[in-house]
Amino acid sequence: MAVGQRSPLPARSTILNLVNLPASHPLIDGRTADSSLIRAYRGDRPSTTPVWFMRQAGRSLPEYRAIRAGSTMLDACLDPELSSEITLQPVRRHGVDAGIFFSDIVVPLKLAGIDVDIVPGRGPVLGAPIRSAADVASLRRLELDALAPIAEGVARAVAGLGTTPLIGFAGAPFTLAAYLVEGGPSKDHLRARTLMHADPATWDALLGWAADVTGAFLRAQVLAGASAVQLFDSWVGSLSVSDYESRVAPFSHQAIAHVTDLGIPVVHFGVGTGELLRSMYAIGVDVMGVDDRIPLDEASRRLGASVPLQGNINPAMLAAPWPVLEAHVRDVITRGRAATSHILNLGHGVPPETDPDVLTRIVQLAHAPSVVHA
Ligand code: 1CP
Repeated sequence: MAVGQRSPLPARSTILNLVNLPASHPLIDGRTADSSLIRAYRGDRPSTTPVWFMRQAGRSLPEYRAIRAGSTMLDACLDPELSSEITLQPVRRHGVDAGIFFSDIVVPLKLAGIDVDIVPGRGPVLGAPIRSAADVASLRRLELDALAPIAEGVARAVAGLGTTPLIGFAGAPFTLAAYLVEGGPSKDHLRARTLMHADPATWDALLGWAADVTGAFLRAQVLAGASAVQLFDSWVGSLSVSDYESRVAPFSHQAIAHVTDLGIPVVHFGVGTGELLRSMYAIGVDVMGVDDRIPLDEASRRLGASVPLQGNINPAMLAAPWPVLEAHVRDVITRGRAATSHILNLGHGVPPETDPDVLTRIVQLAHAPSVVHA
């Protein structure tokens, strides 16, 4: 093959095999199968561009700040009444085309017995980092019973959402390991990146454990009614393609293998992943989330036009004057037409200081008949 020429990526089936979902699941009973989100995730172009925002629930919403007063983040995640209500808040307010279950990537780690807390203003912090073979050997399985508050929160959210699909999510093994090995948020995830080479056996054991824990978290959300899932490998952009493919991708594949038999669309997202898009798609997902560092038409060129894309409004633009932001959103929608289908989103999460009315305005723009749809 000539230099620069790329081998085609394996085609994914757009026909969903939903035989293993319960009859009452919203994809089976008619509530969400024809929604614009699910159609776009399958590669169709619905009449309006579906839109939702990563971190749409959270501190940008006054109703979130009010309902969260007096509870810790993890307590809120494990209280089905709170997690379902917080999931519904941005859907009611903005009219987005999907809810994303309010939880956190470290919730399944907590449910598996890891001493982790979410510290306000900082993020997930562990009582003790997991770094040695002995640390990894002491990790416990995630028991199905422990996922009951997640299943109940999802079921309540799905009941409240009606015909709007719920997206379930989980952290990918590398991003989870970035917290487990470092013991908390870090800038460059250096200890984790060292461990994968310094002690590959411990690394493989840790990522294998994380894949099964996070896979079980995904499966519980889908069986309780989520119509799609997103695997967040937020920090994977710090890796080379060869480290990703040899030391990380097999475990991300192992994580999503927990839901493959359920036939729901799977989205894969990370930050700074322009060089990794093809390898991240090749683990066997349906849709690629793209951050704001590369334009969607370029992402589509790298992946092939048959891959549905999600993204990629620059979160920094949310605080710019509306005409500047509007021109940017229109540009994102135009570039998204390079792909077979496009789900409008941000290139990363909603910054907490965002004016929520700006998000509502973006939804109205995406749904407006004046926006050209292919
Ligand atoms: O009290 C609070 O409000 C704490 C802030 C907060 C919130 C609202 C955290 C702490 N997590 C969440 C919810 C959350 N986390 C969602 C909610 C659903 C929605 O989108 O509306 C989701 C999808 C996540 C996933 C998550 N947590 C990721 C992947 C997505 C991403 O942003 O890259 C990551 C990396 C985390 C870790 C985490 N949890 C919280 C923070 C501040 C962080 C990042 C810390 C760091 O910088 O390393």
